[in-house]
This record gives sequence, structure tokens and C-alpha cells, in this order.
Amino acid sequence: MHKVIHGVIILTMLLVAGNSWPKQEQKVDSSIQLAVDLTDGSHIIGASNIKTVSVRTQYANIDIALEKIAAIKFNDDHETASFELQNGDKLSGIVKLAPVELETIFGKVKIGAEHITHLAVSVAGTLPATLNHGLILHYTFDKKEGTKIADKSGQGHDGRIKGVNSQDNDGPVCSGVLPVVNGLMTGAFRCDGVNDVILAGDLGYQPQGTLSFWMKADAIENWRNAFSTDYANGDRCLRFEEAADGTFGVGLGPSLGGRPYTNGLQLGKWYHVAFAWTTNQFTGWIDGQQAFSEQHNNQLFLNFNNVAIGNGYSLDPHRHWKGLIGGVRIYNRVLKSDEVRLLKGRCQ
Ligand SMILES: [Ca+2]
Repeated sequence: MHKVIHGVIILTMLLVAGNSWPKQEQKVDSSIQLAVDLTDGSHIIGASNIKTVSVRTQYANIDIALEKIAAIKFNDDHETASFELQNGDKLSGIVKLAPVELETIFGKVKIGAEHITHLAVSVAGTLPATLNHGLILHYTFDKKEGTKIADKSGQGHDGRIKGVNSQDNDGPVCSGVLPVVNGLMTGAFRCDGVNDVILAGDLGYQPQGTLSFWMKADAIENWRNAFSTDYANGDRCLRFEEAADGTFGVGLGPSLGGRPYTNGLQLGKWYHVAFAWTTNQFTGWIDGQQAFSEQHNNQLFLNFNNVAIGNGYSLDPHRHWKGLIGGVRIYNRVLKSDEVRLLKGRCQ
């Protein structure tokens, strides 16, 4: 927060002291958002007037449409940069970038290219390609594949469905059940609250990372688990649990206890839940808002021995989630708050 405010002040000064705005305003395309990191540590998000970015590579001069760009990382000389495109292509060269004008929640700002270290592009209706960086598991539940849930991360962590049989009204639920469809999240998995679970297997030791998933409770009861990093195996894991009094939190086994995301969990409402950790810090967000953030001294249990969606702690039926789980992601990196907000979606 401090850094953001600091950035606002500097940018406001730049605005006052800097160039005046063009008399005839260029149209800003609000469907394309830029997230800009600055040399002083500030981080600013807004819609931009930029249409293309010109880059001179070893081979050619290229004008790249902004919506084709995923991210630009500037080198220390603030002239050369490496590009990542939305289709995964990479290139580097000398960049010619006019001052970037952003429409932000605190007004318009103009940022000289020499202040920018990194620039990420997000196009409405899709998630930025940079949100695929560091994914080690990604379930979209967008089609039924027998007892398998396909892992879209490319890391081969397909899920195995247990407890679902043909007469049950459970299992993968396809097409548009999530409240926000980002183009990637089109389905969910319905857990019957008795024995349904998806087992993702052993993901090994994860010294840092982020978990992200959507959930909707069809029952608010003691002590149903939406997610656990060690299926039915007690407290030596991270596990996400509701209680009859409407609390929903994460259990930070074996020694740190629980931290609440909300004390007012509502029946039948979709929530986006995220949790990021390192060996000395953890942070939780619900619906894109930070719920807690703390330091610790390597006290989390970070062996992801038997990742389970829809169960935690034990095999008792009341430990199984009753409701829907969607858009499950596990990263091996800590997401920034604005990346979590993008996962949550921009509208509700
Ligand atoms: Ca079942």
C-alpha cells in the first residue's frame, strides 16, 4: 500500500510538472489494461492510449499491436527489452515507446518509458498469458473425460475422480456455471458431500507458490473441506474448511492453526479463494480482497503429498465438500495481488 501511495504522489508530480495532455484526446480502449511496474517499486494498472509498440530486432522493425503483447520486460538501459507475446512467441530488441498514458482509478497518469521496468497487457475477456507462468496444475473442468480431469498446465498432473458413480448427480459440470467466464473457466466439479473427491497426486515439496480456486457451498456445516494438500490425512498440510457458523478458513498445519477468509460464508454463492506462501510469509485473498497476510518462520507444511479437491482431514462424509469447485490452479510462484484480482475477474 505504501508503495502504491508513493507512486501516486510521484506520478501526480510528473503530471503537474510534465507535458500537458494532447488537446485532442486519443481514445482509450478500456478493454485493454496495462499493469506497469516502475523503477521506484510502484505498480499501476489502467487502460492505455497505446495501440502499437515499435521494436527494432536484429532482423526487422516491427510494430506490434498492444493486444498481441503479453508482457514487456525492460533492461536496465530502458531501451532494449524482451517481449512475450500472447501466443507464447518471444523476441527482443530496441523499443521505441512514447510516454504511456493510463486511465487509472485515481485519474489519468503519464509515465515516461525511462521509469518503466515491466509492462503486462491484459485483454478483456481473456486472462493475460503471463498468468500461465509458473502453473503446475490447472483444472478447468470444461469437459467430461471419464474418471480423469485433464491438467491444462502442461505438467501432467491429471486428476483422478473418486466417489462419483453414474446414478449420482455429481461429477464434472460443464459450460458456464461460474459467475465470471474468463474464457478459461467454463466448468466446475460437483461434489456430493459424501465421498466425491479429485485426487491430483503427489506434487512434491513446494517452497513457494499460490493456490487459486472457485467454490460454491450447497451446505454450510462442520467441517467440510473444499481443498487439501494431503487428502484425508489430518493436519500436516494446507486445507480449506468451512464451519456451521459460516466461517471459512485455511488450516495451516501442523502448528499455525487456522486463518479466516470470511465469517459470513453464504449458501449458494460463488467465491474465489487464493492463498500464496513462501517459507517465511503467507497471504490469503477472497474474491480478490486480501483477508490476511503474515510472516512465519518456516512453519508451514509444504510437502504436497496427496493434493485433494473436495476433501481434507479424514474420510468421514462430513469432511467432504458439498457443492461446486471450479477453476483450480496451483502455481510455483507467488502471485501479485492484481494477478489474483484478474483471476477473480473484473465484473461480478
Ligand atoms: Ca458420490
